[in-house]
Order: sequence, then structure tokens, then C-alpha cells
Amino acid sequence: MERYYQPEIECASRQQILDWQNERLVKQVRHVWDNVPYYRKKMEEKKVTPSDIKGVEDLYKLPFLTKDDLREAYPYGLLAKPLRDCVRIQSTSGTTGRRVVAFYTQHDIDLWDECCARAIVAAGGTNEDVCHVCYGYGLFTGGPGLNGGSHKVGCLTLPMSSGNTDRQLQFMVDLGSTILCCTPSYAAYLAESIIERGLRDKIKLKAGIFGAEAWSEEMRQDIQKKLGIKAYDIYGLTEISGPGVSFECSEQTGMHINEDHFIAEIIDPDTGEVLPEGSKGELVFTSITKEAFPLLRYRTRDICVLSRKPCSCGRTHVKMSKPMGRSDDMLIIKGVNVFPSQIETVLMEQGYAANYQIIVDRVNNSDTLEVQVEMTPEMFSDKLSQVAEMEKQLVGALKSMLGILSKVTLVAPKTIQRSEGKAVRIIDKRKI
Ligand code: DLL
Repeated sequence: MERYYQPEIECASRQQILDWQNERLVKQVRHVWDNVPYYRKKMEEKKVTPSDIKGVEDLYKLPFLTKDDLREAYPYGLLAKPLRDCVRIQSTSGTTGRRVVAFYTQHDIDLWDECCARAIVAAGGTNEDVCHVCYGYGLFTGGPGLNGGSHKVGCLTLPMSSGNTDRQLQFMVDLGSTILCCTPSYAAYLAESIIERGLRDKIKLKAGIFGAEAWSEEMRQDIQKKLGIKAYDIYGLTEISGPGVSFECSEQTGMHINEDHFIAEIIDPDTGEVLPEGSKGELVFTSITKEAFPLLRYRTRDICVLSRKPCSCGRTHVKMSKPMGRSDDMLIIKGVNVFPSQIETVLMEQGYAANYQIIVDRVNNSDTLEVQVEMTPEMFSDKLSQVAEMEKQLVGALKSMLGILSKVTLVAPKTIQRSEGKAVRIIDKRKI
């Protein structure tokens, strides 16, 4: 287990981390300049050459890379290693435009697995654990990433993939799964199913590693209570390797970014200006150890805050907050910026589960916001006046969070479709 809790790396001094970053960044810039014509052209347009980059303090001189660049360069345009050195691709779940394809050498896979192993160890995982992975396998990075990390830690790994809840629960009970890895929305669904089937006393879960989509603190509390586990957040994106770019430790107050592999910056999403530590803005990553698909200053579109406050776990790597939304997923409703996470927070505070849908439309040239929410079985009522009162209360709570009026429709338990992967919660009819 100790191999993947690496205090000499994870608890290194700030100066030591900077020394690694400086050295690796200079090498990485040279690598892309020499091997990726697309990148060289972008750097030339900005009049930067590798000799201008002497360390992290020069990072701002490099051009940003966006998803559009990845689409334009699809499929091989950003590959920095010959194909004979690449052993794997993974791809994003994007539904519009060209998919994004990321490449890995064996060395890249090893480092990715190591990042996921660190996440599992931070959640209390050891080689005594049975790690139940029900993130999707295949092109999605969730399954392969946690699978690799689990192997490295030496857990007995259950490569369940997503779906087939009956089988998930049967293996969970029969094999005594102790760590559950899946999206938080699937975890919530599994928790519901476990309680419904009276299996709560038959499961041995102690921890969950949940990520790939936004989930609120309230949802964490709910899952923890229902399953009797500690629920840890894990973050990542295909372009930068997959899950394990950052992960939570026992303090559960943000996710440590693996700074020996990734340099994080926060920028103003409108101007691109680098913001001081503690500011809320768009997260940008530079991968300094990846060989096949090294992205420099990649704009994630995820909005969050970085913090270097000392952590009780002893890790010194910078922490990112839970993403508060995406600069591209942010809804603008009646001119007001609305993040779906704000709506979820209100719902959970008011005692609802995270089974909801946000429907945005435009009627008579004016935006409308409707939130459809499932009542929990405990609060379910078919008395119209009672339901109307509950809806009114939610409209008020949403108004004070968002500043705009919404329509709330309460629906019966189990009527909103459950997700086995990332949940689809927003229907923006203005775009259809
Ligand atoms: O979702 C990788 C992953 C798999 C992360 C399993 C964690 C666990 P993509 O499909 O490329 O990769 O989606 C990346 O998902 O930019 C965020 O917007 C969102 N995301 C990922 N993790 C979190 C999280 C995987 N913990 C995009 N909280 C990212 C909120 C997350 N959003």
C-alpha cells in the first residue's frame, strides 16, 4: 500500500514541487515544439519559442489550448509520439461535434494508474479491499482508470462496468465489496435500491470514490448516510488523462491535484487573465509528464477555486474545490447566470434527493425555468393542496438562491429516469 501513498511526493515542500514543475515544464515544451507541428504553429503565432519558457513563471506566455483545437486536430494532429509507441486511446462522452480522442503510451498509462492508486489509498484503500468499479469501461476513462489504480493498490478488482443493477448488488453482497467507484448519481441510485431490497446489513462497503459529474455536499451527506460509508470526490478529464487528476483525502474539503504531473492555473474565462490564488475562475491544466498527448494550458471550462491551506492529511499538493459549474454549461436565464449545482444545493437543503430535471425554454421572448423534482417516498402526498404548498416553498428557496422566479413541479417518486453513468439533468429547449 505504501507504494501509492508517496509522502516524499505527495507531502513534498512547495519548493520541491516547483523544482519538479520547472524542470518538467521546460522539457515538455521542447517535446511538443519538436514533435507537434500544430503546437509549434500556435506558439509561433504567439511569438513564443521553447527558450522563452524557463519555468512555471513563464507559463502565461504559452497559448491556451481548447476543445476546438482538439477537434480541429482530430484524430492525430496533437499526437507527440510515433504510433508505434502508443498503446491505447480513450475518448470523451461528447455528444456534439467530433469526439475528442486522447492517446497513451505505456508510460502514460502507468502514471495515470498511479494517480488513481493515490486516490484509492487516500480513500483508505489497501490490498485487503474489494474494489467494485461500476464506472463505464470502454472509451470512457472512468472504468479503465479506477481499474488500473485498483490493481496498483492490490485490491481485488471487480470490473463491473455500469448498468445491470441486480448483478451489481449480487456481486456487492456475495463478494463483500468494500470500495465502490461510480458516478455519484449511480451511487445514489444503488443506495436507494439497497435500502428498498433490505440489503443494507448485507453490504460491507466502507468508502465510495465518486466523480465524473458535479455533485453537491448535500448529496454527499445523503449517500454517506444511506450507505454508511465515507464518500470521496475524484476529478479528471479525458484530455488530461482521465480520473485521478485530483482526488479527495480524509479531510473532504477539496481535491488534491497531482502537482508532480499537472500544473493548475485559474483564469478569468472571459479575458484569459491568470487570477491570483483563491479566486474563482476557469481551471487550466498543463500536463508535464505525459508523452503521447501532452496538453499545455488546456482550458477545462470547469469553474473552481484553488487553495494552498495546509491540509490535516499532510498532503501539500494544491486543492481544487468541487467544480461549481462549467463556463460553457452555465445557463443564462433572463440574463442571470445560473449553475445547475446551485439548484441542486437548494433541493438537497430542502430534503429532496438528487432526482430532478431542469427545463429551460423561451415563451413569448422570455426565458422560463422549470425544475421537476421527485418527492421522496416519505414526503409523497397525493393531496394537491399539500403538494402545491411544497412547490411554493421550493419556488421561494430557489428565488433566494438564484434571484429569478422558477416553476417547480413535484412528481411522484421513481418517475424521473435514473442514470447509470453521468446524469442528464438539463434540457435547454432554447437550443433545440
Ligand atoms: O469524467 C473522467 C472521470 C471519470 C472523472 C471518473 C472522475 C471519475 P470526461 O468524460 O472527459 O472525463 O469529463 C470531464 O467531467 O471537465 C468536469 O466538467 C466533469 N467532472 C469530472 N469529474 C468531476 C467531479 C471524466 N468530481 C468533465 N465533479 C470535467 C464535477 C466533474 N465535475
